[in-house]
Amino acid sequence: MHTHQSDQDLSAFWMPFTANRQFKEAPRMFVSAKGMYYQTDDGRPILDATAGLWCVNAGHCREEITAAVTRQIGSMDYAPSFQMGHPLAFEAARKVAGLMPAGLDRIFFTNSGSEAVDSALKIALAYHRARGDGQRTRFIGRERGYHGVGFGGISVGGIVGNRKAFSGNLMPGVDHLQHTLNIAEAGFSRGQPAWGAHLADELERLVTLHDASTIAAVIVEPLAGSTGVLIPPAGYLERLRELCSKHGILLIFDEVITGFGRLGAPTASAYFGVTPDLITLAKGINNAAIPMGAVAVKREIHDAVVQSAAAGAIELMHGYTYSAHPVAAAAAIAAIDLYQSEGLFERARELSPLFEKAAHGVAGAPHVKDIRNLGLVAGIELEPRPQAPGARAYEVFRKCYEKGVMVRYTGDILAFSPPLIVQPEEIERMFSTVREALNETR
Ligand code: PXG
Repeated sequence: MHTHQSDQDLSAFWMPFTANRQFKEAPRMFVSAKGMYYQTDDGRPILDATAGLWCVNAGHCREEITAAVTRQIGSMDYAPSFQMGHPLAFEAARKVAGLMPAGLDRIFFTNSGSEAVDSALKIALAYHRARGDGQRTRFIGRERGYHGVGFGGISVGGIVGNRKAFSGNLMPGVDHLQHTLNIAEAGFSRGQPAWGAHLADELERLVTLHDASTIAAVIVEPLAGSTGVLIPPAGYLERLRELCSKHGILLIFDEVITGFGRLGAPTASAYFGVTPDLITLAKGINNAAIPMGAVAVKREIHDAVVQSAAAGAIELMHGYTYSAHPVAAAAAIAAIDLYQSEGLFERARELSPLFEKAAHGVAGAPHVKDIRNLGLVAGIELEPRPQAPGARAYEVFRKCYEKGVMVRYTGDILAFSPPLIVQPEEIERMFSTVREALNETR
């Protein structure tokens, strides 16, 4: 039976990736946002040190994006992309393609990063099949990888907490590389650690175990965000690329976090100078104004799939009701225009040294075990409290929030990824607030 709930009753919304009971006892509510700041329901401004969830790269409520969304929703709210089209879908695809590494200029739209990952895995299988190489079905992911929460994504992902409850039904035929974090060898690295390129050679071991002819693709985040900011060792991604090419294995970079300027370049692929075969995107694709994701695909891969089908046949049996939703597409066009007109990727690059210095300035504060950074991303790893993993970082997160700064925490790692419009004094404030909070945390 339907029970009446008061305006204050928070029980109906089952919150994602949230300690629901803990949150609902002491809710933190945002009611508006502008630029670098959220506003709470009790009227406090909160400096956004995480660009929402790594997604609001141009800052909040940018008028250019709001105007484009408003215009579009008033003129055509929705149009299908199955056997029909609308011009903004094609324009958004051209804009996204224009920011991708040369050759990755075929864009498949989704509504989230999770869907982008599942789409990329399917495209990899379709490609091999189209070429008569259909026995290549295996995927290689990496420990501590986060690729969203679809069954494909958690299967190639490497986070035990996201897998164990569903472990009996993960995709078969998946293996994992080791992750690349090693604090003993590379603690407090500034930028890419010098240690660890050899970890890519593990792919050679997996190829020996499974045979290359069974492997469809390797998927990794070029810089792993969600599990606590894992920076790729110098030479690691280059080596992975080399081994994938040698063995005819597709390389997928999950750039849901790193795409659209986070490292001071349009993509991490461009930043590192390593070109994968497919790139998954979401978040910053349209400044998170409307849900949207995408897969950027090498033209040869697209062509192989499309040309293998009979004339008049649907070439890829895959897509979403909201693929290239007109309002999301309008937001993507406006966001990309804004990134370019304001030079926000270059700005992120220019701010990186100052950001690095400020982040590493927290070294020596109580509980700090490691600090790592690249572009406008930093992670501060804390010594966990005995018998209470995550409790210390949660306390620091709460204290920062009380002091007017929103940071992210995952386990005992704090993560920072501000909008690319961040001012130098806001960078200083983020890290001095964290230092204060650490000083007050037992
Ligand atoms: N791939 C990567 C690399 C991601 O970071 C996804 C896929 C999934 O995207 P969707 O849109 O389905 O959520 C992500 C998402 C955090 C955090 O605080 C990170 C994400 C989502 C929420 C929180 O680290 N990344």
